[in-house]
Amino acid sequence: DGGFDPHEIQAKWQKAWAEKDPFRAGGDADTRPRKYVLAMFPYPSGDLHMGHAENYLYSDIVARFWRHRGYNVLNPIGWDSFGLPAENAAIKRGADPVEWTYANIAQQKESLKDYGVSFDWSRVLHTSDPEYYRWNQWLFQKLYEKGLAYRKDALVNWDPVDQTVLANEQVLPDGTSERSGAVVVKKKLTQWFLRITDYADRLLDDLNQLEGFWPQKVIQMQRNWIGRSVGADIAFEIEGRAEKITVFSTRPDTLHGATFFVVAPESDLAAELAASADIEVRQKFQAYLEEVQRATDIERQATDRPKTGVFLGHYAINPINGEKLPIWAADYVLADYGHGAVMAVPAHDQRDLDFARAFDLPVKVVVDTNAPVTGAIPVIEVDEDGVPIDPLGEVDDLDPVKTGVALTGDGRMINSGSLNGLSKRNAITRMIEELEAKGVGRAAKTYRLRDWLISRQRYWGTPIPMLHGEDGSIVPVPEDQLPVVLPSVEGLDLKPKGSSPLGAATDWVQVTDPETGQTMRRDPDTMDTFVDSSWYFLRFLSPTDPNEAFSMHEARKWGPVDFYIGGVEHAILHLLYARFITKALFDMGLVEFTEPFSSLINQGMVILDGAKMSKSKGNLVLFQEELDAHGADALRVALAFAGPVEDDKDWNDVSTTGAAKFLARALRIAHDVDSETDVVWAEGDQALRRVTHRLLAEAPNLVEQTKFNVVVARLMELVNATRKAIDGKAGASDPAVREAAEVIAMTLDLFAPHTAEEMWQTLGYDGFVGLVTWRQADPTLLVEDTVTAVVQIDGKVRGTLEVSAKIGADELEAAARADEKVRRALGDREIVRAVVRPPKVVSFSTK
Ligand code: ANZ
Repeated sequence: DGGFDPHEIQAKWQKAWAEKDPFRAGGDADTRPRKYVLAMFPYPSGDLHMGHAENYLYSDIVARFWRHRGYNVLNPIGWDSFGLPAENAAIKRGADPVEWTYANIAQQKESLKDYGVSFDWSRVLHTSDPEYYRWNQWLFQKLYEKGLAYRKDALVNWDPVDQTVLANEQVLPDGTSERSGAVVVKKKLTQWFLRITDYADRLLDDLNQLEGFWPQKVIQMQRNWIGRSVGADIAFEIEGRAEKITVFSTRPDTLHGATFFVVAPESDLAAELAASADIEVRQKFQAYLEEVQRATDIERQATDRPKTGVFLGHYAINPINGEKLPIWAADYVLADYGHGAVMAVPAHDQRDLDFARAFDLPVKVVVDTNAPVTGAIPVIEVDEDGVPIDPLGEVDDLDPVKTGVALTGDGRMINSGSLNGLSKRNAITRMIEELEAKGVGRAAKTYRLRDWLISRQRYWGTPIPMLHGEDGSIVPVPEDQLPVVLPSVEGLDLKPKGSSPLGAATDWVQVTDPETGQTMRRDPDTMDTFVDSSWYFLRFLSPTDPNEAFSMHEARKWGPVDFYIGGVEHAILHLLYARFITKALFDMGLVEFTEPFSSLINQGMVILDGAKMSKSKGNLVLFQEELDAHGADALRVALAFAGPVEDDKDWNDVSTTGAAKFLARALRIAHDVDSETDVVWAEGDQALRRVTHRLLAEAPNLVEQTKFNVVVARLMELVNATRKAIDGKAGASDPAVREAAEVIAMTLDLFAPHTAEEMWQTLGYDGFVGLVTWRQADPTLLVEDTVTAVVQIDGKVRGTLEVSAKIGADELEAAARADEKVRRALGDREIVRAVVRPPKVVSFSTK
């Protein structure tokens, strides 16, 4: 192949980039518009894998593209270098986590340089550097000042293998730890929390702004995770007890149908009620509590789980009708949701019904779900006991005790005094008014989201910058004493034992307050590493600044991140935390935007024979090995070509040898071109020019839609057409051949930057092709027919688009969603349905 040695070319251009630093982001004097492109930073456990290869390839394609489009691009890299794997590896091998971590970082850095990624290498950061984590400590203290960091005694998730607490977000749906895989148990501990729940409404509502720019799946996962429920808080008096108990209900309309009352067994309330009951109740309750504590939340809420519970010997009084409701403890009620207590309405709630049937408790229907809810309010006839004389005559359907099915649908209220005849919605409103008038209830919202537990009982993390006095007082470490630097591991036993190893670092942990002379102890816990990554994109803006976490001036210039890419495993954890911290910083006046990432892409996985690659399965394809075998460019092109960014790609479909051949063909074209740099292109072969200009016209849209594989396909077409022209009538000296070769080099830069630079130089140029401005397509050469497509929102035409007559449905829908006018017309309405008829119509329905 004409002596084509990818490694030689690679070394040559990497050296040139290192010397001339062409990818450093421009400073204040740079007047170009700006783009901030970011791939989620790696964790330095071992070597980079194929997931990294994809991630940093895709972000590099976008970064290189925007540079060609005349932008000042920021494309930084750093390491998320605190965390358990370093510590566990250290324990296993008896090594120092510092050494393990920084050796891995050095290795990964080499791999990324070898991969030809156009990072701004002047901005590298590591979250385990004191220069970085001192700003975690600053952030923590800022949050503490604002009341957003607090300590509380709580039932927390405990990982019995890693011997540390976990945030709710780190517990998988099956109740296991996302790190160790161990079944997570509950433990009562005093821990630091960040008050993310203060932001629940904004975190939820602002997701609307991200519609169309973030994957729908991620938006939905965040919505579910925050889980806002709207209803009422209702206070119940308890017989023989001074304080009332409040419950949260989404169905206050059914209050007349409440027949019993349930509290979570592990709540203080249950213990209190049991304590004042007779001995038999107390013993039964104690036994039940022990049984409950062995089950996970998931098991407890499963609808098919047999209902269990114990009567607590007390009664609650229904505030609307004075009825006495027996109080039970049952594990289908969770201690940390709502108020940990519910009014049970078995006729209209399935779990309550199952419980009522299991324990033979009364069931009272208060909604006639057979009655129509639209139209005039029907007169519902009831007999002398208030039982409806069913309008449809199917009384059995209305008997949940017989059918075992709760009546959850809408209908007309019955057996409910002043509410009778109302539909569900109106009845909810009316009941809330009545409760408010009586002073026993009010409209309320409840969230699934819990505060973010950030204390970790492990060594390798940011020390929590707080001091504890002997008298129980807690004060922040004075700012001029930050950072609180981690003590060296020497002499420390890192083995997980349930309390932080730092507690044993006597010299470190004990300090004397210079003012009072009081002995104080440092907080021995370290922060969840998701604190580190919740704001790192801001540190990249002024990574070496010793005086500030980040520069507000730079944040104004660069923020928010324009293009963010990473794995879908961060759909909730990292992305939710980063959104929260951004909003908190906004409220402190430190940033001027409320969402950190304007657009987000989740790349698919690289799999092998349809299965996820993993070390334990022994089916790993190693990044560095592939890099060594085929060179960076062949690997990059093969990955980019293997399929759409979001799709999983089977390694069997990733053809590095095919890519290598393609690159050799491209480079050979540059060698064959037989004309000077100043030829007049217009005089060349028109057929070839049409292929060239179609690429120039289409590639920008395709890149913006992250259809990188299609761009590679177009590039292959152009290489073939150019080869044909060289070998055919046009010949190597035709001006259109040079034009095509130059466009190939410029476009190839996105995917195979070393080969592209080599082509560019071979074609007679001095500068870097990576900095060449994208050429305008000549419209007279774009023969393709275009049509005008209309975009409707809820039946009204809100925009038109000029599109190719051959446009596909996905492309058309994406173009419609991205259209400025359409977006403005949408405002923050949510698209719930899109009907797309290419090439002419897109019709959106909104909520
Ligand atoms: C009475 C009622 C009647 C309810 C009815 C529902 C239907 P979501 O939608 O998930 O927010 N609930 C409240 N706190 C609870 C807890 N700590 N553990 C288990 N269940 C709890 O669910 C809200 C409903 O779940 C509330 O509305 C309450 O039952 C129950 F026909 O109140 B409902």
